[in-house]
Amino acid sequence: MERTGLGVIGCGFFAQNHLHAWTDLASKGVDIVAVCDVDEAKARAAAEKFGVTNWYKDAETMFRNEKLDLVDIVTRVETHRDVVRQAIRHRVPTIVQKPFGPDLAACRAMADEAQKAGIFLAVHENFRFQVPMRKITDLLRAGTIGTPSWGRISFRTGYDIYKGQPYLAHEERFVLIDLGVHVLDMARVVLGEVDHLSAELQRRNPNVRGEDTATMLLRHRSGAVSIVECTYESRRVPDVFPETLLELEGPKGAIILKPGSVLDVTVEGKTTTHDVDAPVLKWAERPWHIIQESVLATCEHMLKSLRAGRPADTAASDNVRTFGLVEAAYEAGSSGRAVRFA
Ligand code: NAD
Ligand code: 89V
Repeated sequence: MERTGLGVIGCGFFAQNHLHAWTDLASKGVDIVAVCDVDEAKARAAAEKFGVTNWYKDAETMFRNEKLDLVDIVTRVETHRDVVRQAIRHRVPTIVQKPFGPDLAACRAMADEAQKAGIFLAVHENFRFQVPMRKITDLLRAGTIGTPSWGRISFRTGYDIYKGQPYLAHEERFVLIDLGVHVLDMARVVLGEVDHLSAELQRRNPNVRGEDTATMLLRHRSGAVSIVECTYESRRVPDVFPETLLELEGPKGAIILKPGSVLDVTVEGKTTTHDVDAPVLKWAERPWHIIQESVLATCEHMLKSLRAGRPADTAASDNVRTFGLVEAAYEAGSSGRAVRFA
């Protein structure tokens, strides 16, 4: 079996899911050879919890001491540029968590550096790897409803995201960079590249610094139109966190992803209903299970892509296009006018 020596940088809140997923992939030849966190206690705790021999407080020492085939960066966005550059300098294939960078220029710079160095660089953007989204993508590839011409992608919750991710309340640019990257990536996946978009941004929670609600109208190059929205300030019951709801209409029918991961597929007037909920992995728990399973699916996709010598579906160059939509939405939200996307 091919072996892949992995280093994980960042052992905080969400990295626990990455570490569980990579541990599950030991059956595919993945060895977590080192973990790293500037917080020594977190590095030690991760090493102990996941049975990793070597832990480090700084990435440079880890890169110098370890022979790594792959590194997974699960730090926050303000550190991504520096840590990705370190990995590229050490010529280690790299995965970095979303958001790729703090702005489009940083994302492009990292993508260009990796491309010039010939180093694998991908973004751990996992919404498109969720069970429902994989099913929907398969249906579209099969032409089930024809080419979709209208869509709605919606992530609306009032879940207390700040408990696990307190830093989100202090981000100057918040919901588009944290959540918009997910739903805009899905819009590209199911409806194709975007020609232009408009956006309305709101800060509805007085206790957060940045925008917490984004409502966007997209015109895709295909001619399709979509409504893409995300908020952490919804007060609905039931709250569907962390589900993304999705509606697609095409010439032959419609695909509707409803609360509870129920998928209605209508073709030529006949509707079938499917349970597309994710399995609750042994280390997962509801309601996060759908995202946690997607972490495993994403990590497995990255491993297969690296070993096959091909870019990941969410390669840096692809995610730059998603991040470009985030920046376009900020510009549109600020100007009140539609922004054409190059
Ligand atoms: P966190 O603050 O809990 O963890 C980040 C860790 O990185 C901290 O322990 C910190 O000490 C460490 N760190 C910071 N700089 C470092 C460096 N230079 N070298 C080594 N370690 C360093 O943050 P989090 O909530 O786990 O988020 C991490 C990333 O995961 C963010 O980019 C976030 O957007 C993303 N995230 C993604 C999903 C998803 O995929 N659906 C969900 C939640 C969070
Ligand atoms: O992606 C994130 O950072 C998380 C989410 C709940 C959307 O996974 O906030």
